[in-house]
Amino acid sequence: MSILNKFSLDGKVALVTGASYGIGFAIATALAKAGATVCFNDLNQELVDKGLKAYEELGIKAYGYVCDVTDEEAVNQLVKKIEEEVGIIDILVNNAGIIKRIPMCEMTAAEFRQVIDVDLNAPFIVAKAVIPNMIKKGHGKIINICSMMSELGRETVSAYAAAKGGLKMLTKNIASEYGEFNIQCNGIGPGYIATPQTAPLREDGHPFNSFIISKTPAARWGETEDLMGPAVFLASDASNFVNGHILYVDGGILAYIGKQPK
Ligand code: NAP
Ligand code: GCO
Repeated sequence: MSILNKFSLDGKVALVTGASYGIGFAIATALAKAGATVCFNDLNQELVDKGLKAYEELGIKAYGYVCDVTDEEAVNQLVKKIEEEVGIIDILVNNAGIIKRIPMCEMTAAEFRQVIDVDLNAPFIVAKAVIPNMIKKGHGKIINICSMMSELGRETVSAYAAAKGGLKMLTKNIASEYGEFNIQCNGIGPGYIATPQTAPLREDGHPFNSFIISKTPAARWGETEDLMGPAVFLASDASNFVNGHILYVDGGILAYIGKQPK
């Protein structure tokens, strides 16, 4: 049997949260191209329809649902509906996320809580909703989308860093608590990727643009396509003994002190 069969997702059902576009869309596309049936949710029907059209243009039959991942009852209904309409979820990618770039002492507690709610509480809620049937099925893959901010801080992203640092440890704890049921929970830590979320940092002349290129050995922003292979690896049998690991897909940022200014 070819070693490539270990990367096949044939017959698997995947849920990727917040996947109408951006990183989630790329990861869901990769899982579909590896054989999975992909389901995704987003905050409103307009976004879901936009996503369904985009998947269809790639020849992918996706299943789209409106669901706010911070709403536990809505998430439980989403998972139940997917199980009825598509099948038991084999692969969960907790991708949905927000960021608020505000100096900490100017951020309200409500703003801080909102970021924690989407970026940390929601992955807990969705994982909790899918784990019981993964246990019954005898296997499961959970991939939490972490960040450079799971390891590093920077000005104005205190809530996001706190959430993504917590998501790293939630990943390790799910791995610890459910590994005996053949459930592997890992993280992907993207570097700086060109998506709508980072568009403000890439505007013409924004100092962050050249800064992050100087901090990236690959000397470029990442593309969502750079995350597709790592996602298929962590979603497939090829990673059945990888558990509690955060796979940083950052072009080398975490390994690099940064290019000396000329
Ligand atoms: P994005 O372009 O902002 O997309 C995020 C998606 O999540 C959007 O579809 C968004 O819907 C959805 N979403 C937000 N809150 C939600 C909620 N409560 N319920 C359901 N869906 C919700 O972000 P991205 O750059 O693709 O990032 C995706 C993930 O990767 C995030 O977790 C982010 O923190 C992480 N990440 C990004 C980078 C990067 O450089 N881009 C690097 C590391 C990690 P709306 O359009 O309605 O907001
Ligand atoms: C920021 C960026 C980052 C990226 C990503 C890096 O403002 O610093 O938005 O947080 O989104 O998380 O890995």
